[in-house]
Amino acid sequence: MRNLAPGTSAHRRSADTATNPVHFHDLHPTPADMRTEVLAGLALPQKRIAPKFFYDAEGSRLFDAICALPEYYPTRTEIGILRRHGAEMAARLGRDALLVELGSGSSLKIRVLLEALRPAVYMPVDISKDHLLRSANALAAAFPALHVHAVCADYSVPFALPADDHDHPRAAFFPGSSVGNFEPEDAERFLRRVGDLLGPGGHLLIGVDLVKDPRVLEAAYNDADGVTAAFNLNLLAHINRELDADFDLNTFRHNAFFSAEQSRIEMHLLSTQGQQVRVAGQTVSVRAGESIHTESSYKFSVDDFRSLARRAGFESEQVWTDPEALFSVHCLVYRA
Ligand code: AVI
Repeated sequence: MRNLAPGTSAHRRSADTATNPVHFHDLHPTPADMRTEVLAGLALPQKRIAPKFFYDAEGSRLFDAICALPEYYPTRTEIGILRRHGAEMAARLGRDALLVELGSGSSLKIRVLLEALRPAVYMPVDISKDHLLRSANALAAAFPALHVHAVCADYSVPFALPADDHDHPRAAFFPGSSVGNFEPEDAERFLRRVGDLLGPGGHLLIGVDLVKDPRVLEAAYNDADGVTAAFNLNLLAHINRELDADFDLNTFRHNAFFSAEQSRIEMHLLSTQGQQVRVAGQTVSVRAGESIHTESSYKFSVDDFRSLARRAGFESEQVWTDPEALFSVHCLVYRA
């Protein structure tokens, strides 16, 4: 594997040509066994399908549309926090870091931070190779001095970062409150793995949605234009296509609500009628009114998230919120 030293020939050559080339590290993530996972989830007493299956091309497009909705406050609120406090975040992380972004997607939020953070190396990690390369190239063009090492990997399972001969201080960025889509034990396991990637002293900058008035939360997942409903139902279209299934999208209805007891938004698809569905050669019976649980989105108090991070070996250095206390960005340091 190519090392990350900024003085390698590829980097020197590119100094004349304005933009550094993007180095690509393909860790060949194995695709999820969708058939096994979906059939196992549909056999549970509370049927469930994992939210990772939302994101086919149409699902990714709908998710981007959700982020721009007036009701969906997390994206714009987090960007506001990054804009307002970027300099303080940079002071915490230090200059010349190796900055890893987990699940970088279109790398929109990192653009807000790059000016302030000035990392030596930016390392976006994403499972979708095409998406990763497109956004890494766009970012390298927008920040010609930046050394970009794109890593195609599934960050939800253990993986190793490419070797770093320069021993840059390590930091990771995990925005969007995606940590809230893990079950709490899985979130703890995931954070521990991130800590092990960073090593002791490594920093994690992580966006975390805050618990708040249920009306605000429920509106964010039940937007007036029905984009979130379309996003939820598209999961069935994805399964129809990939697993030769015959879900009739007209017989399922989007349902999202806040469970105060679990401190989470739950998204479900409710069957409006009793029916038998064929999925990957199997028959699945669904009762009228029965639901398929498609996503949990946990909401935290600042202290609850700090406790979760502590259980995973992280110490809290600082936390920033917006004036309405809708969203938080935590700076954590790994103590192992
Ligand atoms: C990606 N994740 C943080 C979003 C959330 O809010 O839990 C996914 C989403 N589901 C519906 N709207 C947005």
